[in-house]
Parts: sequence; structure tokens; C-alpha cells
Amino acid sequence: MRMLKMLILPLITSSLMSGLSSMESKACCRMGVLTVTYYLWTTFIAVVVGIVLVIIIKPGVGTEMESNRLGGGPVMTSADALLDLIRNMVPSNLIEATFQQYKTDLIPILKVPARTIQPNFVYVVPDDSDLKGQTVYLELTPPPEVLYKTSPGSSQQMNVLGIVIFSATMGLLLGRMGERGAPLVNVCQCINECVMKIINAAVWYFPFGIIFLVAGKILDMQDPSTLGKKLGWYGITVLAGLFVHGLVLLPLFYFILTRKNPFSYIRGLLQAMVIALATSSSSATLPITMKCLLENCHVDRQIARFVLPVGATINMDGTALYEAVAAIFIAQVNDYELDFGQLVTISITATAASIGAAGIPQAGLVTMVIVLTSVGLPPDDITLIVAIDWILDRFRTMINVLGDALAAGIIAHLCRKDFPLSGVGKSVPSYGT
Ligand code: DAS
Repeated sequence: MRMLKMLILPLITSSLMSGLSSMESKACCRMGVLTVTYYLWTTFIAVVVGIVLVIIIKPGVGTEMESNRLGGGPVMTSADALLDLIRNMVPSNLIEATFQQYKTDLIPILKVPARTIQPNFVYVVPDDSDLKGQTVYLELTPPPEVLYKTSPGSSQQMNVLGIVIFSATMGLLLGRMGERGAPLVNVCQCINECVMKIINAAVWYFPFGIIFLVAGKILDMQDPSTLGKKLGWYGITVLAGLFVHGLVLLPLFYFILTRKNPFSYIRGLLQAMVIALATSSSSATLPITMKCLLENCHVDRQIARFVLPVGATINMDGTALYEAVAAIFIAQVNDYELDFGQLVTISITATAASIGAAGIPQAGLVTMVIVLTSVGLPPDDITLIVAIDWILDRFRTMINVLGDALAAGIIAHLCRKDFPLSGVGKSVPSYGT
């Protein structure tokens, strides 16, 4: 996992800067518009699938679950998260402190033992804290007197979203510099080639890492046999939605738009999907997804180098579907009848929240606060679904990764005229040529 996270920064910067610098501007714009349009469309479809299923199955009706309105404190609103997303596009620095640094900073301020400081949690931070204005993590233990509004994980979001924006801008500008920019383009191509070789070497020991990652999580579970009960109809609704969207609708869109067999393409992505399942992080899976696209699916490098980093940042179909299902599930637990306008609000805020979620474990659970507050549901009720979030997170991350990779194949096919070597199934030159 650490090795994969280490590669995110050099992979994204070298991919985008070398990829975009060699693109003709009109082709680049066409590809960019196509990519973002496709991403927004599939994310919205994912939300609609989730809403239809949760309304039909009604997993929250008649449950013994009690809403725990643990009471107040300012929580993050949709506006906060959207502003956070925009702020993260222009980060104050590209290399955000790693979590370990925050950990040491947080201990004296939060006055809690190091072992309780975990990623994805915002801690009660005193107002006079010198951490004010920075990213702190959300702790869901009641009462969540959240003094702080932030979209946790945004430091990771800053690392990826900020870097994507910066690298794409640099790549486009480098492309206009012609010969003068060539040395830096060559450096980026060499870095990209080295990163891909490191990935090829690292892949050999991933199976062991996966075994220990998943085994560790299972050992953490108090009583695995209760998982089925805990998962309940809510978990089944989420998994059913992810299956319908990820393994029926997305392959159908792929077939309609490329006239190619989606399942032979998906077979080339199995390694990335397993890593996504094991790590619960689409950002950490990005290096493997890139490797699968280039080596197994033969997607044009220039397309993959743009579509994937952007997708890992803003395209999370699985997360959007999950947030819509969870919000309506919580409304059902509260016997709270949602009208059509509120369902439309949920579909919009779930799409926005998924764009704002970072590609790190359980980011979707936390940004869901936006969806709940947008329709007046108690944000503390996310504690109703925390118990099984770690397993649902794995599956929604896998669908996030699958959605990005299928998008790359579709965009490569639709842009094949602009990129003569492009088009799924064609052999592309090896790295660096
Ligand atoms: N784990 C996130 C990802 O990496 C998805 C989520 O939390 O919803 O894509």
C-alpha cells in the first residue's frame, strides 16, 4: 500500500506533463470535454440506480435501528465541501504533509494517545488551535462536537486534485513551448518510464500484501459471523446497485460506444480491481490501473495518462451510488418521507460529494455528511452505517476504478482519429518511445 501511495505523485505529474505536452491543443480540448462529460453522465446514472434500488428494496423501513441525534455542532455543508473542492484545485502547496506528520502535530493539540489517531477522522480541535484552517480528520465517536468544518481527506484530495490541475496546466504550457520545453518533456517521459518499471517490479509481491491487508481487517472484526446480519438489506442494496451499475450498465455503455466486447477489456483490469478491493483506495490503485490499461487493454498512453488521473480524482460512480443509497436508507430509518425535490437534491449532492471525495479509504463515508445535511437529515446518523462501511468501501472503490478504466477505453475509441495510435486493442509503442 505504501509503495503504491509513494508512486501516485511521480506517476500523475510525469503522465500528465508528458502526455498533454505532446497533444495538439484542439485534440486535447476535445478529449478533455469528452472525458468530463462522460464522467458526470456515468456518476449521475450511478446515483439514479442507487435511488431506484433503495426506494424499491426499502432497507431502512421497519429496522430496529434508532437514529442517534447526538446533537449539534457545526457540520460540513454542501457549500463547505464544494468550496473545499475548489480550494483544493489550487493548493497552498502540492506536497501536503503526510498523515504521520499530522499525527505528531495532533497529539499535543488533541491530547489523545497516538493509537487513537486514525486517517479520515476530524478531531475536536480547540478554537485557539494553530491547526485552524488546515485539514484535520473526523472522529465519529459520539458526541461528535465537531468544532471544525472540513472535508477530511482533503489533504489527500489536495495531493491528487491539486497535482492533477497543476500537472495538466504544465503539460499544456509545455506543449506550446515547442523545442524549448523538450528537455522537461523528456525528463517527464523518463520519470514515467521509471515509475512504470517500478510498478512492474512491485507487482510481484502485491499478492502477499493483499493477503495481509485483508486478513488484518478480518482479524479486526469482533465476530465475522455477525457480518451477514450487520450487512443486512442496506448492504445488499448497495452491493446490488454497484453490481448493476459497474457490471451491467458501464459495460453496456462501453459496448454501445466502442462496439467492442467489454468483458475482454474488463479481464485486462482484474489485477487493478483486486488491488482496489484490497486497498479501498482508488488513488493507491492508480499505478496498477495505468499498468493494466497500457499492457493488457492497449489503450493509447496519451489518453490513459490524462483520463485516469482525472478519473481517480473526480469520477467515483461507486461512491456516488453509495451516498445516495445511504442517505435514503437513513431517511427510512428516521421515518422521514423524502419528496421528489429532496430526491433531486440527493442526486445532485451525492454527485458533488463523490467528486469532492478523495481516493482514500472511507472518504465517501465522510463526505456523505454533505448529502445528509442537504435534505435536513441528522449528519450524526452516519454512525448507523459505520460498522460495515469498511467492506462496502472496498466494493465501491473497485467500481470507481472500473469506471475510470472503462472511460479510458471509450475516450480512446472516440478520439482515435485525433490519436492515430489510439483505439483499444491496437498495440502501442513501449514506454518512453
Ligand atoms: N475509498 C474511496 C476510493 O478510494 C471511495 C469511497 O470512500 O467511497 O475511491
